[in-house]
Amino acid sequence: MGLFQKFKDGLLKTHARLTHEIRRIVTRSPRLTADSLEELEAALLGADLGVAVTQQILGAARKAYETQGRAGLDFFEIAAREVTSILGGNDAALRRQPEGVTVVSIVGVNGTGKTTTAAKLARLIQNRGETALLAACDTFRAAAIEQIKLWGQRLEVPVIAGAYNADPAAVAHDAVAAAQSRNVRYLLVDTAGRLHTKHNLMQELQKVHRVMDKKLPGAPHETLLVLDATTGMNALTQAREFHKAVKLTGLVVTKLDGTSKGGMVVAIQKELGLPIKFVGLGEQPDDLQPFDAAQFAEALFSVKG
Ligand SMILES: Nc1nc2c(ncn2[C@@H]2O[C@H](COP(=O)(O)OP(=O)(O)O)[C@@H](O)[C@H]2O)c(=O)[nH]1
Ligand SMILES: [Mg+2]
Repeated sequence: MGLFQKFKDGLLKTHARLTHEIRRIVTRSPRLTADSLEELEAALLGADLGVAVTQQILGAARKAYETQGRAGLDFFEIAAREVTSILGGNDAALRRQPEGVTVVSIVGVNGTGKTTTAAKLARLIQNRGETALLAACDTFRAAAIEQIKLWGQRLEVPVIAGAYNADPAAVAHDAVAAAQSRNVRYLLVDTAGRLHTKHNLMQELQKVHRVMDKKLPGAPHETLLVLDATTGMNALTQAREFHKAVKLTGLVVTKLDGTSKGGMVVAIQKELGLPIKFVGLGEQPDDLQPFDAAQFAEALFSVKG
């Protein structure tokens, strides 16, 4: 399946909601009246595109209408173009050290999809012909250790885990040592979910990072915050708080397949300027896609085939 088709399938709910609404509005009143603009605004906000993105799209539509008249106005095309330009500066590439281990720390609040994302990333790295090792640094729940071990078996990726309730920083330290001695290319560190409002848990995460940096200067090279698309704009607060505690290098937005509010990806990019590196479009190992701005915008607003 091509990348575009994957985005399209994953964004089906958001796409359906947006295109259905927009088509209804522009068909009924092809002239951009104040009323129809207001309705278009509501439709865009309803998909969680956020105020700034919505205003940018409406502004461009108004301008196109003034300069080109009715014939030139294809609202879908204009919206896709604006979204592509907002997402344009986004660099989705996963960081990669020229040699040695690249450490990727995966952080976020509970249930956003961190463990699943760690496993999917391992798969993606394997598909690129490189080696990965998983570190089970969520030691708070015995079930979490089991979950990542199961993924390891399924994908044939080794897992470094400590005992239930072990110090996550100690597990991280051992995992870096193991990654170095086994010569793997990527170490994927799955961390425990923590509320961005809990200061002591954020300090614990900082300690995990500090210990890794001591063992391998520069590590983690990539810190990905996993955001659940179904939580909408709350994700913005989470991102800001995590970014204060540990310097984030990128975002992963999961569960886009389960929401009609996938516009939050665009709102987040516009607000935070942090690169969106991957999006989760399902629960299977291959359902993590490197983010592609143009194809994402096209999948949101495409009305062809
Ligand atoms: N539909 C869908 N479900 C996902 C996605 N990513 C994760 N999940 C599900 O979300 C739930 C929580 O995931 P998990 O990785 O355990 O979250 P964690 O607590 O952050 O480690 C699991 O049932 C996953 O299968 C996604 O992109 N799409
Ligand atoms: Mg987990």
